[in-house]
Amino acid sequence: MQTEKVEEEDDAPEEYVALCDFTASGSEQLSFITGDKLLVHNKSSADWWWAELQGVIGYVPASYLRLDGAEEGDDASLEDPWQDDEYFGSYGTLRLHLEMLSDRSRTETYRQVIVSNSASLRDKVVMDLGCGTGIISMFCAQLAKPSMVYAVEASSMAEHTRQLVKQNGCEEVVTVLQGRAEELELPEQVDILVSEWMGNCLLFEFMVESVLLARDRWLRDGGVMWPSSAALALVPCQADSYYTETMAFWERPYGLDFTPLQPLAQQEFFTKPKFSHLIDPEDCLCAPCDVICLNMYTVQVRDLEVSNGLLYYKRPQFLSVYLLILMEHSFISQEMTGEFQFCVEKPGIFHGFTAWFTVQFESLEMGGATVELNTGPNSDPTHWKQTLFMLDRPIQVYAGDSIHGNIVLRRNPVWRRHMTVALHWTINSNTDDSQANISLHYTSIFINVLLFSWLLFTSSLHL
Ligand code: GJV
Repeated sequence: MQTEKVEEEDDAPEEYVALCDFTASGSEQLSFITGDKLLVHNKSSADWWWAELQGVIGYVPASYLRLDGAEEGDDASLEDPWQDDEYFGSYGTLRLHLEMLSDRSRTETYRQVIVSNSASLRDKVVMDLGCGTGIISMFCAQLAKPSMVYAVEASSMAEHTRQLVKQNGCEEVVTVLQGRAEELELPEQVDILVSEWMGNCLLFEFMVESVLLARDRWLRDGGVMWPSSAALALVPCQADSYYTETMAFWERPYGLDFTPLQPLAQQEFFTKPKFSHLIDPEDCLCAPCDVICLNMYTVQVRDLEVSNGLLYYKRPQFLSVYLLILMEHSFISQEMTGEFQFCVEKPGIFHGFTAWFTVQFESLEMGGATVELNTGPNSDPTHWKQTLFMLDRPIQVYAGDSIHGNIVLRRNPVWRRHMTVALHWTINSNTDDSQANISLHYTSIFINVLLFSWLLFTSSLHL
């Protein structure tokens, strides 16, 4: 009935087909399964559309849908789920390389790794995957004595990198290969695979997939991965100024009541992560916790989007194969999950969660120390800064309260460089002030679908 009202408007609803399953989080959203046909009434934003399924209406993530009747190949935008033209196009210009090279914490960490392992790098074959302007390859050539460095770069920057390598007298050792690492042909296996592949929230861009494929194909048995491990860290935090700027602002601007705009503000500012957020360590409500950890030697591409249930790993021997297949099927979920358990250390306003990553480079020297790049609030700022996920509404918390839950990273089934981040959490509080020993229990879920390149979100960091 509501539908008809909408239909009277100028734009007739269009029929879309679901490309994969979607589970709603919150009453505003609509769940559907692969193949469902949905009527899209309103493309309210680039990411979320207002759609109908069997008489029920709600928000749906636009990227999960394809126009009905369009063959996969018909839709030009579906031709390249990796968006390589746009992606490598951006890396073909200087802007992003300037940003990365100006990030001293990042660049100096890689230099430190080379310097502190220079003895072990002697006569080794190195691959620098996604070398950009070739900085890591040139560090290798100048600070150690590898026999060969293959500097692999898919963007047109590779042409300039070749020139830089020559200009800096590294051409004897560094060979620049222009092309996607996936299509690479090398005359030999490599001893060390080094790459700076990390995106926002560690995984955005999913360049890690290219690194894992190169590892499986080109790293010799017993070869070394740099980084050797990576982790996504999370902390509950205050974000008072962002809250004030985007939400409290509408309370009484110029003496007028603008509060009817607050739900809109909530939808616009809080349903997507805020990238490039620099959190003050004072705003962390407790110590951070690693929610996702990747061992770069063992992680598989499929682990980036599928998690297996416990039974998959602990197969009871006595069950029949048939039963096992059923059980494995029911325990495999199309997502990566991590658990967290925080104990609030000081009273404050819980506005959201902040995420960042760390990566570790194991030492090749006897007794050598692991080098770490930490992009968190207690380390020097990097161009990644941190990522803020705002709650629907702030919550007062007290020392001793516990916040536990999980984070779900669901790789976009269509756009391979993107993912959805959902946080599910519960607070248990036993404060005896106003609530007089009542144990408070809040649960919230929010979900952020990201369809756009992180490139749109990076802003320069002047270090
Ligand atoms: N093959 C070759 N070069 C690549 C590939 C690939 N599969 N993927 C990315 N690059 N840390 N978030 C290049 C890309 O063109 C750019 O120069 C660099 O790797 C990205 C490194 C920084 N991005 C990041």
